[in-house]
Amino acid sequence: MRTWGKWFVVLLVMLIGSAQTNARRRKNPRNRRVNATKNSTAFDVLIFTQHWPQTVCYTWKQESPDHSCDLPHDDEWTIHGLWPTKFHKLGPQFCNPSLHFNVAALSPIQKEMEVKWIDVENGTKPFSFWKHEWQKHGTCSAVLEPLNTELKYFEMGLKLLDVYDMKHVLEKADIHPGLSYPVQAFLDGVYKVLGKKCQVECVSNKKEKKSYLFEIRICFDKSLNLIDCDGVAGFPTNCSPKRQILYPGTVPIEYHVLQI
Ligand SMILES: *[C@@H]1O[C@H](CO)[C@@H](O)[C@H](O)[C@H]1NC(C)=O
Ligand SMILES: *[C@@H]1O[C@H](CO)[C@@H](O)[C@H](O)[C@H]1NC(C)=O
Ligand SMILES: CC(=O)N[C@H]1CO[C@H](CO)[C@@H](O)[C@@H]1O
Repeated sequence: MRTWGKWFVVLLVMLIGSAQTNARRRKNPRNRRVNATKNSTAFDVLIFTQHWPQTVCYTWKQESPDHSCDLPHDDEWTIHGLWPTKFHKLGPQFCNPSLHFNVAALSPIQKEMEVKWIDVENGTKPFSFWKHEWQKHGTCSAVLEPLNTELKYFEMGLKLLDVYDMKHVLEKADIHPGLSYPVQAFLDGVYKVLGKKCQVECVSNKKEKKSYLFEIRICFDKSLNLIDCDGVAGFPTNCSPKRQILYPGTVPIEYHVLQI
């Protein structure tokens, strides 16, 4: 009993000590500068992220059995976003809250966006996906002249998809939906076709030990020239190097085992 009491006191002292350290850390002006750096709107590259709707739908359905998806009719890769990014970091993000999202500004390209920048997650608020991409990323890339309005930002995404659509890039590398490949095959395939290094993202099902191809990210400099993604956080992949990665031809179904 005594020993426990002693440990309790030690623990209490440690907790108080750490709370004081935290309080000090918050007040220290040097740390404020670190905070300011983190909040900086400067960036090194633009990441153009395409995702594979079948896998996006899979992740959405994993969240709830009630979820349904809006899938494009043509089995194409679609746009997730165009993300200004600092090397080895995420962001900057949410740079300029005064640049409000206005869906009317997109009317010249809205029909095209409904296909190529589709919100797979059915049931979310109308336009919430585009609004999110604009607020989080577009307001940061808006310091570049070719991306300095909402319309220009989303038009650029559409233009990049037309040029770099991953369905066709992967086909040229003889990689096809419905089949599985080691992650290196995707990395090498994109490199072979585009001549630059990309980033490949997977999602996995821990229970079934399966991995699915989710996103392919390619990188651009501030003049919108395609460059290697070296230096981007998480480069080159989060996929398991040991597993076969399925590039699903249809939305993967998870079989829930009923426990009786
Ligand atoms: C530090 O970050 C917080 C939010 O995380 C923000 O409220 C605060 O203004 C920032 N300080 C500076 C100096 O940027
Ligand atoms: C989207 O969800 C609505 C209900 O929220 C439903 O009526 C509709 O059929 C769904 N669309 C698809 C393609 O599943
Ligand atoms: C000006 C600016 O970028 N402000 C952002 C700083 O970071 C916080 C989150 O850490 C954002 O909420 C601000 O919008």
